[in-house]
Amino acid sequence: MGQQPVGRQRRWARLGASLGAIALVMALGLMLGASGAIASPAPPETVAIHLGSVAGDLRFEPDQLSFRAGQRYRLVLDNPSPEKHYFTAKDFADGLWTQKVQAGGVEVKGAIHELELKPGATAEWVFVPERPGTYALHCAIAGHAEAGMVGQLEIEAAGQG
Ligand SMILES: [Cu+2]
Repeated sequence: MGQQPVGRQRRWARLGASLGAIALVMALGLMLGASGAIASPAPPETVAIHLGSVAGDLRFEPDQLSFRAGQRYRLVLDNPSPEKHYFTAKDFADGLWTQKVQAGGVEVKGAIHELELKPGATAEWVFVPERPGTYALHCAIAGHAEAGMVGQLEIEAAGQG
């Protein structure tokens, strides 16, 4: 009999924690809704691309990437080479919705057209492709695209493949 109030208190504490979690989820939902996001409960699909190589090759590895419209992606870019490179794909970037770009402890929101990666740099670009098509990728450093630092980015229509 004397233990009943304690049990009741614990139940209330649990309920409070649950309500807090629900409030947090609702706040996140509102934030995403307000920014025009496609609410996707699934975690983003991770894709990696290297800009240049340790040996100094002027290429993207891989140089062909394929995405599905409507799916959320986390594109992890890194530059293992001794020189600076760019991930330049303006038309591709115009055909998607960027959630964020994260690099060096800084999170950038809003449209992105080009990413510059210094030697050893890493960046994460979280986006949802929207407009199907085949888009050109190149490095904007003088001479790099001419030397082969180009690639192809494909956005497939939702429901394909
Ligand atoms: Cu380059």
